[in-house]
Amino acid sequence: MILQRTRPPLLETPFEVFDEGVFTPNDRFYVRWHWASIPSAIDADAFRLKIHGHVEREVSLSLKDIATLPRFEIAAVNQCSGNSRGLFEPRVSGAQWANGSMGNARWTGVRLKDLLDKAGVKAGAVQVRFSGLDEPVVDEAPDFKKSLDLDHARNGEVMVAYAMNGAQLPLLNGFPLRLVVPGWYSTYWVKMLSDIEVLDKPDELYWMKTAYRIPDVPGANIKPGQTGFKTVPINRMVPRSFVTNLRDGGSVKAGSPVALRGIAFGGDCGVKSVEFSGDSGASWFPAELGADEGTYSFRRFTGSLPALAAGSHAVMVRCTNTNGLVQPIEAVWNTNGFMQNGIETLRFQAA
Ligand SMILES: Nc1nc2c(c(=O)[nH]1)N[C@H]1C(S)=C(S)[C@@H](COP(=O)(O)O)O[C@H]1N2
Ligand SMILES: [Mo]
Repeated sequence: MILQRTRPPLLETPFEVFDEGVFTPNDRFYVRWHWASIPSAIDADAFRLKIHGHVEREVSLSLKDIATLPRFEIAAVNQCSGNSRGLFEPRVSGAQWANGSMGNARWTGVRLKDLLDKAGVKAGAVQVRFSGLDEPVVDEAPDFKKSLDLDHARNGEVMVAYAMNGAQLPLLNGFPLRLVVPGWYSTYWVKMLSDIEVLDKPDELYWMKTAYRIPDVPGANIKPGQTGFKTVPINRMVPRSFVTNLRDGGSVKAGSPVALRGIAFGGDCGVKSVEFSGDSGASWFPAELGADEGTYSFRRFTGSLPALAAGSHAVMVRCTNTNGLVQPIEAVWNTNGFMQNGIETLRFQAA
């Protein structure tokens, strides 16, 4: 892992891991926390998930209680809002991630809807707020809490996971429970989830009202210095694709076709197509898509470039999702370094 920060722990997945398979192994999965007070051990028997607020009855559920609910499983990409921030031009502040603050896993647990039904959501509820066992290091700092609209929370896909890739959640990825919000940026995927509060008015706390907001313009893309736009809480992910078997600045054999492979994801929907270009985007040719592990999963792809003459070359790759959204040719820019999904260009030598 690439150590970005020690307290709180920020670990980035080395990019070559994405070439090894469609699911990211738990021990290579990136890690991100906002505050450094994180329990280093949890008593699984004593742990309780509390559901309260605008509900018929407050409930406090043990892990055993939760395991009696119908089991739900989904493959989904967990991507930090700031994935690729370290590559923004001009530079922006925040964790300087390259492309490795993302990962794909099969999440197992229960539907959030079923948990909310245990407490009985009262008429007039509008949002649901989530928080975990981690705490700020100083009293004045805001505890990490995120909220979803009630309809979203009850859509039957938003879930509370107790397992990741068939094993219990690693502590750093949220043991014993975490929220999984398929298709949405991971800021909402609250780890060590211990508290669910049903709200009868919109969440006005720091992590919704001030932090994690994006310019309300297509692709969250603005010009440096631009003003006069509204902001909204970050939300759905957008399509991305990466070649994983070549390195930027690497080399291939001249005079023979170049095999390409990589990963793509559609964001808040599936992958429709992946295409390559060897001529700076003048012409595009289709990649072959690998097995479909589910709408929100990474999808593998393969393709090849014709035999190349000795010298410098570049390959571009782009994904179009099933809503028809395609990656932009220009890199995305905003002051927070969020939502990068510009088309990746890999430069290499044929020799
Ligand atoms: N309790 C808690 N959950 C959290 C956070 C946090 O600071 N505390 N950070 C969020 C953010 S911004 C990200 S990117 C993901 C990272 O998930 P991972 O560490 O499992 O990769 O956790 C989310 N859930
Ligand atoms: Mo994040």
